[in-house]
Order: sequence, then C-alpha cells, then structure tokens
Amino acid sequence: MRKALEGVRVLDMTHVQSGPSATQILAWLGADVVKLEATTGDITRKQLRDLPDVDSLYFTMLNSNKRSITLNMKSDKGKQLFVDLVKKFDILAENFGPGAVDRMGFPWEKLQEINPKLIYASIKGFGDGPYKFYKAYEVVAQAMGGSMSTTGFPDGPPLATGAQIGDSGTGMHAVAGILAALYQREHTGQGQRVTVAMQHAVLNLCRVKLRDQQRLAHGPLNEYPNKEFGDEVPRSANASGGGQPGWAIKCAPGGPNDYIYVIVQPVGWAPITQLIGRPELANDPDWATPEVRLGKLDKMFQLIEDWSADHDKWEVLAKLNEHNIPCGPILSTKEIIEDESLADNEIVVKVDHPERGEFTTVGMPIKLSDSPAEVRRSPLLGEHNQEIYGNELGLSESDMAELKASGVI
Ligand code: CAO
Repeated sequence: MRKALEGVRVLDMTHVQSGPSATQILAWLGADVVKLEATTGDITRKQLRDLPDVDSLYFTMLNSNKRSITLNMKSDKGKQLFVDLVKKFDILAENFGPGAVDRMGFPWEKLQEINPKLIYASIKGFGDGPYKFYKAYEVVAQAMGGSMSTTGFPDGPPLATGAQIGDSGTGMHAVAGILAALYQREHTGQGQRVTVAMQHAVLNLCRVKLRDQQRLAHGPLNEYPNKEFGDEVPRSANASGGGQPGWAIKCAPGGPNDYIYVIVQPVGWAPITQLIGRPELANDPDWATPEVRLGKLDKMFQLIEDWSADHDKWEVLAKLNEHNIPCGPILSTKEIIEDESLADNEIVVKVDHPERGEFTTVGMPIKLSDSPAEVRRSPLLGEHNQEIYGNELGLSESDMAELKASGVI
C-alpha cells in the first residue's frame, strides 16, 4: 500500500528529542528520512544507556524508520557533499543551537539558492527577541511557556510535567508546519522556511491558562480550588479549571498510583450520589446543581473519595462508566507498557534491533486508514553511507574509503 508521504525526502539533521520526534512522524507517514549525523553521532545514541555500547533507548525510540549517514559539516569536503544532498531532498530539518547551520556556512538564503523547492524546518528555544540566541531544553520551555507556573499545588514550588510538551510537543507543531509547507509547494512550486519555537509551542498548549489570566480581571476563578487569588493564574493542583470540575481521588489499596481522575458533569451528579450511597444528595438544594456545588468542590470530591477508597481503580472505572461518567485511572508506566489494549492498538509496540534485541517503543499515535504506519528499528550510525553516498551520489569505493579515513564521513 502506498504511504501518505511516499516520495517525500527528508534530510534530517535533528538531534536529541524535539526535532527527531517530528521527523519520526514524517518517517511513519512514509517519507524517506535520512538522518545526517556528525561522525560521532547524535549525542543521544550514548545518553542514558541501559546496555553497554548499544544505541540507547533514548535514541532508538525517537529515530525509528530512518536511515543514517555521517557527515562532518565542518570539513570542506563535507560541505560540498551537503550541497549535493540538499539538491535531492524536499525537506531539511534541524534543531541545533541558534545559528549553528549558518555557522556551517548554510544560511537560509544559500539553501534556497541551492534548492528553491526546499522546505527548511528549524526548531529553536525561542522566537525573535531577547532570547533568540539562547539554547533551550524541555523544562526551560515549560518554564517560559506558562506550564510550570500553572503546574503544582498552590503552596508548593512550580513543577515540570512528565509529558514532554517542550520537546515532542514542539516536534508535533513542526510536523504541522512542514506538511502545510509541502501542500503550499504543490501550488507555488517554492519551498519555504518553517520555524517553531519551543516557548511558543508550550504556550499554545497552555492557551487556556491565558484565558484564565484574562478572566481574573473580572473576579476569582471559581472553578479553581484556590481560596485566594492575586493578579496571576495560580497553580491549582489537580483541578481541571475548565467548565466541568474534576479531581484525582484515592482508590484502594492506596498505592502511589491508586487514584482515578473523575469529572462531575451536571448529568453525572445523580448517578454518582447513587453509587456513593448518598442518594438523598441528588435533589438536596445544597448539592443538586453545579452552581451550589461550585463553592465546595473539595467536599464533593471528598464524598466521592469516601466511596472510592474502598474499591480499586479498575472497579471504580467500570462503575463510573456504567453511568457515562468521564474518568480515568492514573496508570503507571508499568501498567501502560503491559496494557493489552495499547498493544492491540499498536501504540505500544515491540521492535527488533540488531544490537539490543527486542525492545518496546511507542508507536504512531495518528492512524491513517490508507497509510498505516509500520514501526521499524532505528539505524546504526552511518549504516546507510553506502546507499546514499555510493549508490545515490555515485561515489566510488575508494572515494568513500578516503572520506572515511579523513574523517569526513
Ligand atoms: N558535523 C560537524 N559539526 C556538527 C554537525 C555535523 N554533522 N552537526 C552538528 N555539529 C556541530 C554544530 O555545528 C554546532 O557547532 P558550533 O556551535 O561550533 O557551531 C554543534 O555541533 C551543535 O551545537 P548545539 O548548540 O546544537 O549543541 P549543544 O549540545 O551545545 O546544545 C541544545 C544542545 C539542545 C541545547 C541545542 O541544540 C538547542 O538549543 N537546540 C534548539 C532547541 C532544541 O531543540 N532543544 C531541544 C533539546 S531536546 O531536549
């Protein structure tokens, strides 16, 4: 079956997480993604290793379905080869520190000259302005995009979230930009520059917190559990802060992930009162409407917890869902990796690797009926030098040997 992006070629200079997460999606959609690495390789090949001398899970889980070539972009010969490569690709993607590709000798204007159809995608920490030349990592973006100040308990410090919204979150935004640029190229015949700043992507994901920042001007945020409000959106623990109240309530037997997140929609209240053994509260004027419950959400969730604490989270999930009450047990990473339905959905998948053997990774979260993704292993460093430099660019075996000996590839 033909894949959605079959025929699209990506020269992938990305490293670490944000960029590789984007190009991995393109590869799953069927693009030919060729990862161009320094001769020492993407740093994550060696980071957080669980097995000696084997590409790390960090690398293998972010670079599946790609090919790998090595190229020293600081050598003259390397720069020449890069020019030949750029002519053959549709997309160039990178997420180096600010200015790195310019310093290699390839500012956007030059890349456009080499290949006017090229789409050049860059991820940086920040947009134009005072932070433009600053490097950034995941939690830096969470800090400056509105996530950390709004995550945590009101009386505790700002917290980072485990979801990699700064890195992979930005990568997904980059995918949207790249696909839009590809589509526009169909009409214009021209490539374009796609840039995404991690701070901007996190802010996009924290959009509702800026909603609340402006609502504050008109009074307290009643949907928040906080008792006092200043002039900025406070951390509100596990409150959804949205139109329907929610909270993480305890379940049996009381372990660190024995919780379930429950949302009480207006229609959910009556069945909840039945379930928790307090049917009289369904029509009690002190409890019957969302408006009267709003001022005592903590008490409302305590009532539910008094019931849930005697049942395990799976039982609570089943019982609440019998009444269409939105809820979700807190799943540990162990529970997730062992979850049969996630495996059946091919979102948790097993992949074989020549050095590490079989390992588990997260599959393609976007399902296309006519372009199913098949997760294949990540490439070894420089595994495809022969295919690209030899077969495609026509370098001879002796040329290749010389380039290798002189540290160009
Ligand atoms: N050949 C030769 N040199 C190469 C090369 C190649 N193929 N590929 C990269 N390099 C060189 C670059 O030219 C650059 O050298 P100079 O600084 O001398 O010009 C250097 O390697 C890469 O620099 P860097 O700033 O990207 O790397 P770093 O480890 O110092 O910083 C990071 C890492 C992530 C902070 C930085 O890349 C960054 O801010 N990226 C943008 C934001 C981002 O994506 N962050 C997400 C990180 S994922 O958690």
